[in-house]
Amino acid sequence: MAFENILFEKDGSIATVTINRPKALNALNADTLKELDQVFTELAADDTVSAVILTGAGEKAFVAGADISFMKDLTAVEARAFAQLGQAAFNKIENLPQPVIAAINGFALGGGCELASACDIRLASESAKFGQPEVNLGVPPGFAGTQRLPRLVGKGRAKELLYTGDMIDAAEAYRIGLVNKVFATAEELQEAAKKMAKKIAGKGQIAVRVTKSAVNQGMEMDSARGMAYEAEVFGLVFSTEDQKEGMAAFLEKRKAEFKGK
Ligand code: CO8
Repeated sequence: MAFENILFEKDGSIATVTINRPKALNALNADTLKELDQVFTELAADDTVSAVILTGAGEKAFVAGADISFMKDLTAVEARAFAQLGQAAFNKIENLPQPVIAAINGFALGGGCELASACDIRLASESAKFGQPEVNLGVPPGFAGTQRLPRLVGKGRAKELLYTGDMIDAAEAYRIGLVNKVFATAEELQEAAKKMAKKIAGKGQIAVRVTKSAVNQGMEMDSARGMAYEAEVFGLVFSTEDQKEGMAAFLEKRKAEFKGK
């Protein structure tokens, strides 16, 4: 599929998806959300991809939110459908078998902060800014900001951001646990995202995938059921070549060569 609002690149086992509407600070309209849904559907079926980087085009923004011009005149029914479209696309990212690293290179506001929150790991440049300014527009978040943000930073901090619409800088986002690491420049950020993606791609891919699944599933279960799920996948992985190779390589004091089998 040819994309108009996103760029897609593949470098070995690393894929990069770039939201590409820099003139509108990469704001998300319905077409962009449909393309995101499509590219992540395709990535889920692509076993040659081990990790994905998600970023925004241009120097100013990761994603400055859902597209306000697009939303302005929606009816209630259309707005609900738009929220569901975004939620479905972001769920594909959260549930992608492979890890997704958000490289947040500027504004991550509203739908942009929600998009980053759906990724596995968030890296940011010092110039990144975060916020849920929906209340300034007279609406609540619609792409799961009321759900994922409290799970990431805790209910109190999430509610402060959600009720005030305040923007926070990368240092504060790091302090509250919204981002994992902050880098001085956009170039350093992109390099670090690639380095982390490559590091993950060098591990046993079945192990990485079941670990993602166990964390995601576990967050929705009580801890006893989460642990039971973990024990199941731990057992299953002992039927793979990667487990034999990983443990043999350790004992033979050599680097493991995983095949994802
Ligand atoms: N939607 C549409 N266009 C946008 C958006 C956006 N979210 N953000 C920026 N743009 C456009 C501007 O209109 C401007 O266009 P133009 O050049 O044609 O005038 C261009 O991008 C550049 O923006 P600015 O001139 O405003 O740049 P500044 O550097 O002065 O300001 C800001 C940057 C602070 C990021 C500012 O643009 C801003 O406040 N943007 C809006 C941020 C926002 O409110 N985001 C939340 C949107 S709501 C949302 O995401 C809800 C998600 C759930 C939806 C559920 C569906 C029902």
